[in-house]
Amino acid sequence: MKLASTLLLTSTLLFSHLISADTFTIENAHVRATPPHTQNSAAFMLINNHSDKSVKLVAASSDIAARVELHSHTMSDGMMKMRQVDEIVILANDKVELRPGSFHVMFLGLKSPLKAGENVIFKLYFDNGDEIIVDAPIKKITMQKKMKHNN
Ligand SMILES: [Cu+2]
Repeated sequence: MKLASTLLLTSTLLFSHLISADTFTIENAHVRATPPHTQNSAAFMLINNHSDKSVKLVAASSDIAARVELHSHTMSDGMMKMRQVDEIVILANDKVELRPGSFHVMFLGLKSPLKAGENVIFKLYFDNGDEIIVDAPIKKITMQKKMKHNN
């Protein structure tokens, strides 16, 4: 039974290694399809932090756009305004949802239009050194626009 116990030990080690390495899981990642003549888009997802430490999403990158930034939305004079943020904090054993009207990964200066049904690959960088490659489908998302009327 020597062989069997060795195999069991090996698989247990492998299993525990996978668990410890899996600090983050990403759920429901998707990227907004672009209407014609739109140079920008955004990615949304749920980021789960399974570790006992608070971590920060500090950057994102992708080949699809000239620049990739972390953004949030804030209400200002009755209008939703986007602004760049340095980091998105995900508390220990908690999660953060990147969604329209809130945090998002912003793609600026797209090299080509994003068509629904295709996929986009981008990378997330965390302050603990972890990097995650996300392969997200492109979906049509209707934007809720709050326009300010002056007349
Ligand atoms: Cu934005």
